[in-house]
Amino acid sequence: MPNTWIVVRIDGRGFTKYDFLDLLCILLHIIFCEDLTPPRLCTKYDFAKPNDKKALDLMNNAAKAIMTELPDIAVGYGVSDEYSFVFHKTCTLFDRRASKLVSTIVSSFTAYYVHLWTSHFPEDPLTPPLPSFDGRAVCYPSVQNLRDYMSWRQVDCHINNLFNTTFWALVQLGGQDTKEAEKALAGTFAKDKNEILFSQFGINYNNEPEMFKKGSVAYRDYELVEPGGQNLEKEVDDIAEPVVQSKTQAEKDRKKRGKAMVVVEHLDIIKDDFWERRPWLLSGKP
Ligand code: DGT
Ligand code: MG
Ligand code: MG
Ligand code: MG
Ligand code: MG
Repeated sequence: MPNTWIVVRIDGRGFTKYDFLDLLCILLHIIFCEDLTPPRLCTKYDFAKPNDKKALDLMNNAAKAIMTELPDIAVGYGVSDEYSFVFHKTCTLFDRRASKLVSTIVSSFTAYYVHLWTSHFPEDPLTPPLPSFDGRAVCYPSVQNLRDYMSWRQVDCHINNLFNTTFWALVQLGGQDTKEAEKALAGTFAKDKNEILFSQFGINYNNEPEMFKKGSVAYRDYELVEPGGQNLEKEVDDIAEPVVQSKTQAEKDRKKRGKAMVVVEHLDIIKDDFWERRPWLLSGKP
């Protein structure tokens, strides 16, 4: 669709869950006593629970690599085994064809993930079944819709991380089994989980690593605007006045973006401050 923000989200395939085929293998295993079920990636490489820093760094570095390769990506946000990549509404890459965008992002991301694996897991060389990712593209008509989407992913990160941190504290530090821990957390609110962490395990959730609490945002680094120094650009009326850029200007901007450094940080992307201080993310200039 023209003149809309495009988000391509990739997600690790079967990092922990079993799919139908795996369940069939488990059944065959029970019948024939022959183990055909491939272990899930997180189990096979013994990812730390609930957050494995090496695995998250690997996701971030794969994201950095493809953003460096594709200057059309304005910003990326990653949590767990997923990464969202945002294309500006004026983007014309691959004539905005969804299948081209999704398949390119998914295959490049997977290629970099596998390529960079050895530098993050030098002790554990990859063997089949190899990691793979699925992908989808969604269009968002306005900046507000896009920011709601990004906020939704970050809220999801926070909710899951608070739950997982408490759950694994109960299991790993409290000696409960997973069923007991699940039961202990059923129906609890955020303040209850904070309380369990603090009173039972002396853990202050606020002091947990920012990467785990906030996820990771990847973007091109230019000079920050003073806090509150610039108001977010007001959107022009989408229908009456679609944003059109001249081809040469677009190419110039693309080159400039290609030269900029991609950084990964763990910041609040829900509040205005992040976007106000980095107006280039939403304006697409440069
Ligand atoms: P899918 O995406 O439907 O093919 O299946 P999964 O198993 O990839 O499920 P998904 O994407 O909903 O959830 C991601 C899973 O990945 C989650 O259940 C836990 C796992 N995971 C992600 N990051 C970490 C980590 O840092 N450490 C560990 N131990 N597990 C992680
Ligand atoms: Mg999935
Ligand atoms: Mg997954
Ligand atoms: Mg996932
Ligand atoms: Mg070809």
